[in-house]
Amino acid sequence: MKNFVLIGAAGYIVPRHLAAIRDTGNDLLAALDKFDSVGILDSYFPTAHFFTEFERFDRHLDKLKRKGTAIDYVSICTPNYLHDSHIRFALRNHADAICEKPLVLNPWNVEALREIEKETGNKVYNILQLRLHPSIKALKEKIAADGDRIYDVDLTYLTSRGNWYFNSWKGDVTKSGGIATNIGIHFFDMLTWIFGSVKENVVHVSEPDRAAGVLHLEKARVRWFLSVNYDHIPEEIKKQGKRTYRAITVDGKEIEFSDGFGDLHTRSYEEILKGNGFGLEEAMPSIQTVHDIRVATAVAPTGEYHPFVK
Ligand code: NAD
Ligand code: HP7
Repeated sequence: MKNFVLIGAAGYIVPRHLAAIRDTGNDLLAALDKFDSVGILDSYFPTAHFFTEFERFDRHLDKLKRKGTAIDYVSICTPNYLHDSHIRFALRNHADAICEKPLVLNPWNVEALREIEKETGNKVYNILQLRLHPSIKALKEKIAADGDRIYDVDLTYLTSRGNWYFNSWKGDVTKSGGIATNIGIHFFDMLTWIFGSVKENVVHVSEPDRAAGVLHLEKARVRWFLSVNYDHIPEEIKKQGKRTYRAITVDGKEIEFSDGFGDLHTRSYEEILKGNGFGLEEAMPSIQTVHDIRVATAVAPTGEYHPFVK
């Protein structure tokens, strides 16, 4: 049984990490969050210690170490811009880090983490759960077997968020990286994993509530559109009472991937514990892509562009 601690215990995503730690047969010794609404811990680890102050959490881990209890993993579920700091804290405590996406906001943050991995001998793992999705794995195998040609891919990912989103850290580009980083990174990672590295990255729309562009990959031309604004949902979808619309087509054929998200965090933990986690090398390409999208100047769409752009 491995010993875990967790940072960011009161947030939206934390139940998936708690379930993954429990369902892989491991223990959570302690958790930290600035916000104290963490009763969820009782459903998974009723004996875990909880701290709202970093210093007391740090002191507790130090006490555990002096008593001979090693921390094996630190799970990190905090806002995106804090990940690199919390990863360093994990590695300095001689633990491996399991960190939510995006691992960091900028490519140079990855370089800094490479150094601390070397210094400590501990590892950084990133949750890239779509790589474990059965439909996405099947698509990767199919494309790899199909030989070299350029596919036409359309990614349309509309997932409505209320006003809270823009008043939280998620709506602050300096903290979340913006929509292409916070939401899009899953798909940029998945698409480059399947279709190869980015050759050209054109941005057509870059707004707080939406982003769009065209990516030229080694084996695909990807027209992409992301939105968190309900107004962008097609009328026929709204009429069904839905607030999300997710579609990926490859040469016009839809890839069904809406189901099967449920336990991908547990699958991710299983792979990490078996020694097959995704590390800095795997995380780097999509971090570069979303950084490039963030700093790009949007250009007027001419020629190839996602149909939702105009
Ligand atoms: P959230 O805002 O709901 O939760 C973040 C938590 O971190 C909050 O409880 C907050 O109080 C806490 N926090 C903030 N600063 C802290 C600090 N300095 N020390 C300790 N705790 C601190 O956000 P969320 O939606 O749970 O997102 C958390 C992370 O998970 C983000 O990196 C996000 O991108 C990622 N995420 C991933 C997925 C996925 O599909 N893999 C889904 C949602 C979120
Ligand atoms: N929801 C909340 O109540 N609070 C939140 O903080 C987020 C959602 P989905 P996921 O928004 O930050 C996606 O769209 O797939 C509500 C991204 N992941 O299914 O779980 C929401 O209003 C993730 O990287 O959300 O998460 C819905 O009612 C990104 O960090 C419901 O939860 C996260 O949005 C489900 O919402 C975000 C993927 O796209 C795979």
